[in-house]
Amino acid sequence: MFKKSLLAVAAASMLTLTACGGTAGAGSAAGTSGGDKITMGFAQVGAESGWRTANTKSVQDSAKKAGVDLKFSDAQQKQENQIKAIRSYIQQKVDVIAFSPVVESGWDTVLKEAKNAKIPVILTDRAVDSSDKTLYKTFLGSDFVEEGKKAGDWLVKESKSSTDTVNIVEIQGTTGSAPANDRKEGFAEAIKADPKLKIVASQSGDFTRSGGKQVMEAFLKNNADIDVVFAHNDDEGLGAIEAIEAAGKVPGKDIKIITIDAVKDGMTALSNGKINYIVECSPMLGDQLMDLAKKVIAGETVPERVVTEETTFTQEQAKQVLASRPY
Ligand code: GZL
Repeated sequence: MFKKSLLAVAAASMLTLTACGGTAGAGSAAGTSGGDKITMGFAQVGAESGWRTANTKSVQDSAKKAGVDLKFSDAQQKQENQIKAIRSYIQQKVDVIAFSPVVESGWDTVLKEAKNAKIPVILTDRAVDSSDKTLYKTFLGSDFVEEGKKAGDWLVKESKSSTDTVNIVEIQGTTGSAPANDRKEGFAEAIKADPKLKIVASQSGDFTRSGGKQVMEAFLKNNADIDVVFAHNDDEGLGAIEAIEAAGKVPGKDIKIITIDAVKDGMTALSNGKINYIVECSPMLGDQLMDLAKKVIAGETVPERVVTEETTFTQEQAKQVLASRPY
């Protein structure tokens, strides 16, 4: 939509200029031609967690604020649905495509189709493992390795005084996704600092509360002595809490819990002492995404990687900030 009207304006202005004998100038810069609104096709992962819900709201609210016409799809965490959605956006000739790849691999074919259709693509939240960096304009999202490292660093500090082995169970995110791969890597790297810290079991809970509960029930059945749960997101940690309480143990005391995200429900459990530490992963990517989209369409250069600012929370800190948390 946007491009066609821009071309029409540019052609008209070229004609006008030539007719007046002036030198043919370029059409107006994209976005300032007064032409149609920018149309963005956004292929979302799904609605698997509190984080995802907050991320969807951020993208939709920011599109409205920025005057961007947003076409939105929910892939129910299936890659084939995201690929279908991207193909439909190509057919609709949107001005820009943005998506959060549910898994890292298998995107080159559809991204090449977008490139051949001259539709720029922005990765938001999660990355792809394609070696061809020309298939997308930029990747806006967290450093998941750093998030895993922050979780591990806290546990190393927390375990300094103990002499016994610390048995850790890990509830991983969606298999094959960038956050699951990278958080696992960062955490494993960090806990190498203390040989007492041992991961005794690791399984995917698919970033959902029900997945976290089921995996934790199995861990409790198969491991007599669990000291710590490292859950790749709050929702899995909240599911683990249900399983731990059902087994007659006290979450946060009998079994320490570390999670990543810092959404409202996670921060509430942290302030109530059921979770011990949360590493923040911000879902509020909407404003930055719309800004990057406008720049990309206007032909401006944008950074290859835009990393979001994030922090960490102890139980005390959660009590102080809970009331003011935006999501
Ligand atoms: C991280 C995001 C992850 C969250 C989960 O940026 O992709 O997916 O940590 C969400 O809560 O499901």
